[in-house]
Amino acid sequence: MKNKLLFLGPPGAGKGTQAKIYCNKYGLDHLSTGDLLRDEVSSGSELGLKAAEIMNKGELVSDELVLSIVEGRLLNIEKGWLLDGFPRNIKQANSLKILLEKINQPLEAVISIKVSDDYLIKRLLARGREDDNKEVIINRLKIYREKTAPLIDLYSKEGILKGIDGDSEIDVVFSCIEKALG
Ligand code: B4P
Repeated sequence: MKNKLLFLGPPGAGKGTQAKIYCNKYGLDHLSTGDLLRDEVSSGSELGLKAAEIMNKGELVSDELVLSIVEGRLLNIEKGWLLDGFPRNIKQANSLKILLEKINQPLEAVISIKVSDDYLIKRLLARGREDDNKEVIINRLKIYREKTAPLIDLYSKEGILKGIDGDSEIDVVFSCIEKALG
């Protein structure tokens, strides 16, 4: 079974939702940069305060901060892992590649979850997190298209990308992911 995975998709695509279910079922470590950043924000640290300001505008926090968080975590995992929401741009993808070569654990599959914009906006407004208001969501979608979507092409060229339709119900999307990784 593939156990070095990455879930990619626009904000609200369900990366976090599906990653949690997958990791619980298959015993992988779930590494969500969004969750790790929100933990930092809750701790009230100086770093967290800076991150909150950026996240609440829908921008990406600095590559250096995200990389240091991911590196620290990945180095301590012995079984499989699932990256959720990282990398989010080409620079992060290149750094990840170098890191994974160093620890000799190459990425085995990338799940790209696709959802139409109207549906994404509805879902995020219903979730209602601090960064889930219409203006910020539109900015997050714009940044996704500019910075993160090019990764689809990158991983497709590497032959490890699997596209999933994320417009359906949670359990239907999950079955498609299991099939794609099976
Ligand atoms: P993330 O925490 O990664 O969150 P997200 O993209 O908004 O959500 P996700 O796709 O995981 O959706 P979810 O399952 O929750 O990022 C937040 C912020 O952190 C970023 O904007 C950025 O500032 C920062 N950040 C994170 N990583 C970074 C990085 N690498 N570099 C720089 N900055 C970074 O689902 C959304 C909602 O839809 C939920 O309410 C869920 O219940 C619902 N839902 C899910 N699937 C559904 C389905 N099939 N049907 C109906 N509803 C569904």
